[in-house]
Amino acid sequence: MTERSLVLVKPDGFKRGLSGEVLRRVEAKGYTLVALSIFVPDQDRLALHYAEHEGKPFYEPLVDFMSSGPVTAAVIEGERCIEGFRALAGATDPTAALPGTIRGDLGRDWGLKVQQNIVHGSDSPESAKREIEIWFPGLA
Ligand code: DAT
Ligand code: MG
Repeated sequence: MTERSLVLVKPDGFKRGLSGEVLRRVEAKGYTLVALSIFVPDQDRLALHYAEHEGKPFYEPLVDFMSSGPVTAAVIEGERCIEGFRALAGATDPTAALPGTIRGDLGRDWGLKVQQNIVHGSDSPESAKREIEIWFPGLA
């Protein structure tokens, strides 16, 4: 079934000029870009986006980091693109992420900063719906 997912190029990826590379991989995989926007997300939006992580030790550094600069936000579409983009992104820890993945090829540990892992991708149809409503209302 065709589905949509939310993809973010995080501030580290944006700053390093990797937005095009991430979007290139999305398109090369065969997914379609439905919406695209570049802006600095505010803390209110990030609190909604990362609600599941509230209270965890990495929550505040994560929200601070994510609001530290522009992100490239995209809605992508395709058969099983939620699972597919997670596979493209690779494991959360960029050091452990396999070569061939976005995080494995382009990411590394910059010193206790696992949050700097270049991309976000929704992890389930429910998350995708919820997250797309936060970033691109009406497109879920
Ligand atoms: P993912 O982004 O792979 O879905 P997640 O949803 O568990 O991972 O966590 C959201 C982000 O929070 C993740 O991209 C990086 C950061 N993060 C997760 N676990 C962390 C940890 N143990 N220490 C620091 N940052 C962490
Ligand atoms: Mg997640």
